[in-house]
Amino acid sequence: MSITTAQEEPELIQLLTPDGELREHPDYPLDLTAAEKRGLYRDMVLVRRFDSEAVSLQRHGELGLWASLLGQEAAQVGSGRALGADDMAFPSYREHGVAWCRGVAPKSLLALFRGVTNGGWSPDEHGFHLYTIVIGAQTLHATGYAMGVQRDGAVGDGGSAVISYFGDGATSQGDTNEAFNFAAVNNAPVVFFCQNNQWAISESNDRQTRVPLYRRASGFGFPGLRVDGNDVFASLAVTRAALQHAREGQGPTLIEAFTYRMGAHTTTDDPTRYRIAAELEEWKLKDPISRLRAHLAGTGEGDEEFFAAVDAEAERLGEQVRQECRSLPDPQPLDIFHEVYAEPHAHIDRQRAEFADYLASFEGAGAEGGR
Ligand SMILES: Cc1ncc(C[n+]2csc(CCOP(=O)(O)OP(=O)(O)O)c2C)c(N)n1
Ligand SMILES: [Mg+2]
Repeated sequence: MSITTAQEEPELIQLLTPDGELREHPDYPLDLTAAEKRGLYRDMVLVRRFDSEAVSLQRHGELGLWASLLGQEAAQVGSGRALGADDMAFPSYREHGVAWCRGVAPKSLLALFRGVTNGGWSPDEHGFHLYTIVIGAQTLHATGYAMGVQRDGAVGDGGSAVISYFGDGATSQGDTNEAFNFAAVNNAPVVFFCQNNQWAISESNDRQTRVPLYRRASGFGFPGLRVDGNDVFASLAVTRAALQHAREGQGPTLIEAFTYRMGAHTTTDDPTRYRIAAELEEWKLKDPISRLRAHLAGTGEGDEEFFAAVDAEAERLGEQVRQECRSLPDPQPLDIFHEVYAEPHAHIDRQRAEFADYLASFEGAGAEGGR
């Protein structure tokens, strides 16, 4: 007998081919109206436009940093549109498409990257937690939250589920593996949504794992699936199924959305230093937006007039985002004390008064502290 590791080909769940052909999947039926399909197309185009505007704003010095989602629109919009009003999402720092689907205003995300907010984010407002930069930490937050949902008795039909977003690199973090184990043994109603763009900055997939990432789940005792992350229909259908599975009290699922981010890691990164150009060219042919456009055009569910209207709306959104970003107010120095406790607190009041005195010591400073 020899010692070997099973190496079967991973199964990729795909409903929409790169040419825009719809293929039924026996396990993931999806019955969308033409209007719903057009809605997904519109979401992806608008999110891409918002994202490209944010990159430009960073280049113009209006943002400190931006983490682009270019190429990940289908993974994010598909999974984001699968969420129900009572579900809760725990993002990393790149889920602009999910935020869009949850109704988070683009300017709220820009404020984070412009450095003009002291926090004060309300997760309940849109069922969307604050962006998390600490890689993998939100998988634990999501699992703990899901265990809370379970203890509140909110699991069951009509109940709520939790989704946590993270990248391929995050699967190497202890936090993520602890979250997988906690979620499994507690049967927590959480979906782990890994966008595998095949890179963690300059570290390629083969530096993260010896097995396809979705297979990690079986070692923890829950299902793992690999979905074509550039296929908005597959992302939607599989995430819907996994959320329902969680709501019904059947525990966690790992979804690996296999994709490719065509943009840089962030605006401070230059991927030409570590990625070969041919890889990008190959993935451009699998573009999530052009494949849905090809589908809509082929079936007659979208015509030139519709595509032109979405493009025009995207241009207006770009303009709006630019203006909103530039007019975001800078916080005043004393504002930082407002975001510490919900109720007044003697210790904070004292610090605030001390800092106000300090600011007032500058010549010409106003009562609120000059800047
Ligand atoms: C705990 C921790 N370690 C390191 C970093 C620095 N860091 C920022 S992004 C990143 C790569 C993450 O890659 P991945 O999880 O694949 O997400 P992607 O950015 O590709 O979506 C690293 C190592 C961090 N933010 N947090
Ligand atoms: Mg990655």
